[in-house]
Amino acid sequence: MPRMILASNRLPVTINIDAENGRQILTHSIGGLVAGLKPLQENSDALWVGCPGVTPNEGTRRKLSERNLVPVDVDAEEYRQYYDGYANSAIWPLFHYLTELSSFSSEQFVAYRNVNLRFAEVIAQLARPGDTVWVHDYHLMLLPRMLRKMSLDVSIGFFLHIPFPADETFRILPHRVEILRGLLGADLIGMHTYEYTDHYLRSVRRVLGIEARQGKIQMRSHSARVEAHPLGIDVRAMGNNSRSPEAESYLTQMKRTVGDRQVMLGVDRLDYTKGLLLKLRAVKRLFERSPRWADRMLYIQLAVPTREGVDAYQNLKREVEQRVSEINGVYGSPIRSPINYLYQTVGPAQLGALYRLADVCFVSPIRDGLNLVAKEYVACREDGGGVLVLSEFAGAVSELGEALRVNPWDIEGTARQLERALDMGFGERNERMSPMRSRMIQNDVHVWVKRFIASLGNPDEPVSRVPPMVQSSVLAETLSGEFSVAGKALLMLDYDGSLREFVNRFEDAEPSENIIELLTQMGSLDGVRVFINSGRDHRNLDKWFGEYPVDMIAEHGAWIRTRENPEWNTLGELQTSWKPDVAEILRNYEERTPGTRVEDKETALVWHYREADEEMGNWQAMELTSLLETSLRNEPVEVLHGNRVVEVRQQGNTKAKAYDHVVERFGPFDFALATGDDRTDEDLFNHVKNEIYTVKIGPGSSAANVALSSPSALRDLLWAMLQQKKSLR
Ligand code: ADQ
Repeated sequence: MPRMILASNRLPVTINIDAENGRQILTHSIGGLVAGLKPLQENSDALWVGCPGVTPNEGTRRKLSERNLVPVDVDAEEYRQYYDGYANSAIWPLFHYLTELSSFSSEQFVAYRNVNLRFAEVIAQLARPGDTVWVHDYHLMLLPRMLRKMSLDVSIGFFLHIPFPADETFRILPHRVEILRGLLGADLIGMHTYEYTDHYLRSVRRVLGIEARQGKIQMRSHSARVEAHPLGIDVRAMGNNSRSPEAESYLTQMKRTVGDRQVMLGVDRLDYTKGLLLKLRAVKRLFERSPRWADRMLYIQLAVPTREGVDAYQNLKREVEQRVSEINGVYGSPIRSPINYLYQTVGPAQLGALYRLADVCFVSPIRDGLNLVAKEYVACREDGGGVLVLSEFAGAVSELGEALRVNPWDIEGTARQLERALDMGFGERNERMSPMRSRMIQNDVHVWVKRFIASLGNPDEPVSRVPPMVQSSVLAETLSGEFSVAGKALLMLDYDGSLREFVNRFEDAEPSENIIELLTQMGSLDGVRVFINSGRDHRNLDKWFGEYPVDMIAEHGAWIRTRENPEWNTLGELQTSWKPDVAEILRNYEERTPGTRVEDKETALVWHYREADEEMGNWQAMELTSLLETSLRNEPVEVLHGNRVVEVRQQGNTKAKAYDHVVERFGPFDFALATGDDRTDEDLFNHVKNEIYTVKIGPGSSAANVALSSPSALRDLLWAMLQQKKSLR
């Protein structure tokens, strides 16, 4: 049986020496990476390779082996040079944009390389053909290439838990070539956000001169893909911990002590990237603005000790303590302090109870790869209450859009958001918390592992995944270069829900002036073909777009009209004998359900229920879909339950087929982009795989490369690409 071998700097347990009897004891390691991977290892026979803290004695080795943990022995001085040195004094600060804290030494880099090599040797002894080796984080960035060179016949995955900085910053690293090449040894490189993957690919292009196509870098030995897979958390375990009898008893005790005060909570490793000093300034500003909060709120800040061997961390502890006592000195009384600062690690039950207790969770890193605390808080709020205040510099912000966003450097703005959070009523708290919680449940750590491993194992298999949501400006930067220089470019744009927002009545979704202007300018560019690729009736498209320089595909690939020829042509044979029977069924539902309507297209019939009562409409739609599926089993049709529509359409017409037709007739294209928002667009996304750029509009799972939040974000993207192409002429 092929196995999984995880590799990370630290094992999920650390060996400590008991001060009284000198015996070795195992304690759980704290931190984001361990929290993420522990569920994977505990529930399988996966091996975990890592450093245990000190050299284990025989007894400890046995205990580790019982838990499938494999220690990598590293000499203490070499470990210091590698861990405190290169990993945490060069890579960590630089990758968090703290250039002034970064120091680079060749000696430390040699230690870094040696430790990576020790990992490679240990893994080589364990690995069997067909195994998967999954390497984690910035301590081991040379390891994928070392493993590749050993020709072990294993798949190699890599995941970076911290940000990958913009190329301007990354280029500072004196060993940048080795680090970039190190990662390229992997088959799949995962990062938390699309932005980080984009940064990596830009650095590969700029530093190594290697071009990626669709996030894929082809090398002689293999190809390396770079993908965004934001880490999820173990929502079920978090829930269990926060509801355990131990947690309940903590909660009762704490509630009694806190009384009628609101609680604001901070949980961070004591790391300069977590923005603790700025957080304290914002809290102080809150008290200055509204002194009442000093009495009505308790700010509990937990800080877990970390990297005490690195110089930059030593002063931080002192400074934080000093600030806390200053604020407590001004705003506290002999029996009540507004800030309760604890320099300690707490267990899972107590942490869960604190998350449940906190009215506000204040997460404000100046830069963070993702940030699990924000997700943990959301996961524990089963009551739908609580407010998350979240820094816009945490990677998690792209999945937690309903949080109150802050720029940690803007002290005034942050204090204002804290006050808004404290003042917020349950209704709004719930409206914001509930969708975030559903997202955490849907994309928990188990789904994360499954998606990463599925993608690693079957790069070409369509997997159900949620593409990373990106800002149009970021995507425009990625696409504009290629689009601008392309001699022949193709834009395949779905209309409803993609280029144009949905409206209640489908016939009212006329293109706005902005859309017409955009399409006209785009379609007038030399070498650019713009296809409206829609499910709409061809007569309808004709009416709206007939006079503009665009091409059209109607009824999900059944009809085509090019701008050179105003005639519509079918892309396959028309078969419509099924229509009268289906029309009768749909009319029946139209009569029975107020606010619904039937649309008659040449190759399809659609029952629209956007204007119907939501619950009633959904119910009828489910019933209708299942009735149609059963009764039309032997007909040449497909039944689609789309975005508040149930559509029956002639089989065989798909947007994917239409795309092939376009490429054959007008291609090949140097650049192609397809966008869409529903199942009919997924046909196309799955079909083209990674050959062209694909963008899903709106949230949810999709085979597209990336997602944009809304039609207006798509229009912004297209405008930006247009301007860029024009400016180069
Ligand atoms: P970290 O920098 O360690 O992780 P974070 O994601 O917040 O940051 O994870 C911290 C973990 O430690 C959380 O699970 C939290 O509950 C726990 N923790 C913190 N303080 C604690 C305390 N006092 N007592 C008990 N537990 C405590 C790195 C990256 C992040 C990325 C993760 C995962 O820096 O950006 O989110 O990896 O990829």
